[in-house]
Amino acid sequence: MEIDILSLFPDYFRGPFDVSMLKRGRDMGHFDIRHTNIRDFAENKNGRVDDRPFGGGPGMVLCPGPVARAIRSVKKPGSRVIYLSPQGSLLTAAKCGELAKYEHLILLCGHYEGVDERVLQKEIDEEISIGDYVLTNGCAAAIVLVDAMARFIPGVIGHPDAVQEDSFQEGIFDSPHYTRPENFEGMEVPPVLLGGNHAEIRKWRKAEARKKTARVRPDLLLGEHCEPLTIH
Ligand code: 4FV
Repeated sequence: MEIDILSLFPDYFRGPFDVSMLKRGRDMGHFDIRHTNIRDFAENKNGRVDDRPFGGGPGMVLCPGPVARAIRSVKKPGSRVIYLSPQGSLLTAAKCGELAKYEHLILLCGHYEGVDERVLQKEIDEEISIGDYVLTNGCAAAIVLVDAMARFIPGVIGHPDAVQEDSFQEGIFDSPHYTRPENFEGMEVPPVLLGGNHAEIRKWRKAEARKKTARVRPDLLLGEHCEPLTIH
């Protein structure tokens, strides 16, 4: 997969993609990331890319011209163009799995109050939000999307089952995890995990995952096709 990230701050991305699984995934050629500075497509020689909002109001807006030219400089047949913004559909594991199937993703990182609506209508395939809060710029959102999506690219995660057993794979949380020592400051590991009965272990993990999901995110259980778990 190829990923083109369009932003005003390519330097913002120094680091997150250069360590651990993302670095290994890139080094192994599972995906490649390129950066384009929208300012290179500025309207004029003094690099102007923003202007005051029509209709007044605080802040500035990213001009349509530089953004459109930046997108068209990397766009090709089969490209999926995504704008990261608080007005997008919420990023989910399911969406990450879907995005991981594209050959070419173009990620547009917003800045200022946002981008002129006309270039969104002309060039954007979908708008995605990483959460109901406002960032200083969209670069952080692009890092979150790439990180969560890359795990679905075959070969990026060492143990493919790890992705299948992830939180949200079945629409609910993952189960609690335990490792050595068996006794930590007087706290024991649940005996079922030491009993070696894998059917019992699977059942216990499912029940624990649902219990915490019901307590913390009951909304996740509403999606399920069976009766919500009632906590006594
Ligand atoms: C955001 C989000 C986000 C809005 C103003 C960048 C900022 C500035 N992007 N999910 N939440 N973007 O807050 O994706 O343009």
